Amino acid sequence: NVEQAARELIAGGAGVIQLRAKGVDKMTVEALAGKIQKICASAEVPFVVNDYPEIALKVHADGVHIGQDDGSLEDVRAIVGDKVIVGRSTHSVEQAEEALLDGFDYIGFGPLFPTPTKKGRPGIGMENVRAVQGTIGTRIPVFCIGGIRRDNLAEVIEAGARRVVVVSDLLGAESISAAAQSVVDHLEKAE
Ligand code: 3NM
Repeated sequence: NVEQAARELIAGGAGVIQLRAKGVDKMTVEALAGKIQKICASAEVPFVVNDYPEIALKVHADGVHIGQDDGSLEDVRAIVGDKVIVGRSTHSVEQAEEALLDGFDYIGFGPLFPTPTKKGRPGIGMENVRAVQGTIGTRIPVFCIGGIRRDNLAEVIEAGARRVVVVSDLLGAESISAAAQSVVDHLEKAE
């Protein structure tokens, strides 16, 4: 239940919510995005749509997220204009630096660990997290992602991460809100 999950993530203190619905038809994504946008807007939590700039624009999402193969920032800006946050997935230090120079508003950096949520990508490890956080993360938000769970979060923070994306460990938790709260508490202690 996507709406219930969004409400629970917000109750647990999630700072941003992204709708990522690979393999779901576009009309369904748009319908879901419209519902989650309302939930996020009433809680004043930024809402980002993965993959579809035109849906982000239509539902008045705060942002849109694109991958390395989803075109340039200019392509996306041509659709959403200049008031929508645009984020990019990056999988190496070089890609992270390039995204900053391109003008993206934030980046994902990962996957730190191999993860079934993003099959076929090797983990990039944690050795560059501190450097990317220190150089790029002081200019735009850097979200570490990929295989991050409550049980390895301490290591990820220790490696230098200050913002994380957690998908399966939250959505598969017995209490999504309690799991999100636990992640948020950990990160806040690190600040
Ligand atoms: N993007 P989980 S890793 C959607 O590295 C996604 O760009 C990644 O899910 C990237 O928390 C990833 O279940 C999956 O591992 C994150």
